[in-house]
Amino acid sequence: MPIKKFVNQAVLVTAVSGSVIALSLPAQAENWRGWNIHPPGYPNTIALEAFAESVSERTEGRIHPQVYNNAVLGDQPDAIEQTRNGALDFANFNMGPMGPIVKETNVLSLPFIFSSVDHMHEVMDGEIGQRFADALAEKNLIALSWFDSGARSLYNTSRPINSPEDVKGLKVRVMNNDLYVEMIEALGGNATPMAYGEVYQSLKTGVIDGAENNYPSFQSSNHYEVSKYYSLTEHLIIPECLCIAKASWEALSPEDQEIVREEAIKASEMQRRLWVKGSQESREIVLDAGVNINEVGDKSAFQEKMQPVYAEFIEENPDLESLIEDIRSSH
Ligand code: GTR
Repeated sequence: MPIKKFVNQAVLVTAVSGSVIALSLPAQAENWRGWNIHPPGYPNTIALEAFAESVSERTEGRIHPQVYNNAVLGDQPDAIEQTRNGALDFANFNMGPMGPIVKETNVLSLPFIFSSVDHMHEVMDGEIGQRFADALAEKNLIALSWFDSGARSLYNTSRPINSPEDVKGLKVRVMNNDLYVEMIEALGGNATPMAYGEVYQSLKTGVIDGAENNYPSFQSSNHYEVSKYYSLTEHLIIPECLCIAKASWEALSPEDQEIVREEAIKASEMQRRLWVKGSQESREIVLDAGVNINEVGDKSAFQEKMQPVYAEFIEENPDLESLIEDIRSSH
């Protein structure tokens, strides 16, 4: 449900020698509402909060961003819509649930498309990243910087996964994107698209057997408490954006746009630094809690199973084949 933005009348007055004058606070402050799926203390949350604070400071309160954590403003697909129509002003979105809206971004959801997290950064920070930003802009989302989201791996309640055979019959939660349903089905599992906030309870009650995510999310969501096998399949490396609603962006003066852009880039630099540290810390927390982590030494069997997923994707999106090739050949 879109909630209307409100404008703050921040006029401070004081009496000096019998007259009333306005102090330096702006007459109108734009209160920007920002969507965040993660809890306090998560690398993305810290970076978004730093972004909000710096933007407020540098615009002298003309823009006053506030971050709402834990997806309290709606689940991710809903928040994408709210940001597209300007009911929300900014957000950190994963490119996974973006696929159904911005079809180019589905390329980023193809399993094993990037050979490493460094490869992903190289691509997203360069000319190809700009192509994705252009595609997002066409859908009213201004991507100002790219956040890290590590590599996603499978976890489940019953066994370590070493080969695709181990996935057979498992009910696995995926993010909202048909590509992930195909991915899990190609491995012989049953995919269940589900909102992030519902996964913990569903794992606990056995509605699903497993899910997939990076270390920080596996830990901060507490999924590790109810899912004791984490297998390093690293099948998805999906970037995230710091995105601004087009309407909010266009309402800014060129000077304020420059401030917001600079602070978004600083926030992504901070997030990527925090990400490395946070991933290690999360790994230790889940290990201490008794999670069984296994390396998947030979990922080629998983990669081979993805051939039909690629073939179908290219058949349905022939115009995106060259983008896939550009990414693959860019390292
Ligand atoms: C996290 C990601 C979130 C969300 C979540 C999920 O890693 O940062 O934006 O996509 O995964 O699995 O839904």
